[in-house]
Amino acid sequence: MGVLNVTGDSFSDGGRFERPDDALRQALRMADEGASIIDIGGESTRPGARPADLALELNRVVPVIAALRRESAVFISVDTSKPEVMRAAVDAGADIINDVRALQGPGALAAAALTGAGVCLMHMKGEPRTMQDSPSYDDVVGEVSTFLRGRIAAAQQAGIPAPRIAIDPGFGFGKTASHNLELLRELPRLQDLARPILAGLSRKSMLAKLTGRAVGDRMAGSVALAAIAVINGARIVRAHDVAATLDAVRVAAAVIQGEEFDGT
Ligand code: 7PM
Repeated sequence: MGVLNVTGDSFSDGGRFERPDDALRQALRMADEGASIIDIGGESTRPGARPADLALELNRVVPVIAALRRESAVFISVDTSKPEVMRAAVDAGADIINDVRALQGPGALAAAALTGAGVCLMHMKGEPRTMQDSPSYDDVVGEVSTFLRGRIAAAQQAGIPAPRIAIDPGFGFGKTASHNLELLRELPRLQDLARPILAGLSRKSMLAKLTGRAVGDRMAGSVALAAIAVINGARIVRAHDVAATLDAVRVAAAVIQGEEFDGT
């Protein structure tokens, strides 16, 4: 899953894609590099961010989704929590709703169910504006797992069938570096939930702690985390640097497949 940030927030893209032409070009480039899904987001969920205005978010994401749908058969996901954006995005050609609030907002479950799209349900502790103000857990993996189990059940009750649901522990969303490392180490425990696991680790601030590097210089660390995530059960990897990440995913997949791997 290639990340396309169409907010004015350049935090982790090392360049923003505010102009629809630039955003489309970047999306096509990531698809060309081998991304199966392009994740298009118009609301910044970085730590400290405030909720985006609805009209602004619609104006940012819908034209890019429509343009990408015209140009490519790649799967498109929309990174949003707003029912109106979910509906407009799927009308414009999006296939998947990626909601960092796991469809907990007013009207989100019903809107997502009505679209018939796939959904990614992510764990977040708190809200983006304050989530990194000393997050704490008794048992981070247990809490994330219990939360995701509940959201899978809620989604199914709302009419979203299990095969349309993916889950995500939400690395960096109300978690310290050590919480993130524990979640990554214990990721196999989320396989009990029997849904594909999405892992988003690309360029995240745990890499500042682990490598000391600035956001634009975290590709090697991100690629290492992607490989570890796949080894530990992730089946969708959200990444800014698609070509390099796909190499890591292929290497990790070959290790998992072991003797079944035929060299192709
Ligand atoms: C800090 C936290 C900085 C998050 C930047 C981000 C995810 C996501 C984002 C994720 C899913 C970023 C983000 N991260 N959706 N949206 N999983 N499902 O790196 O980990 O772009 S925003």
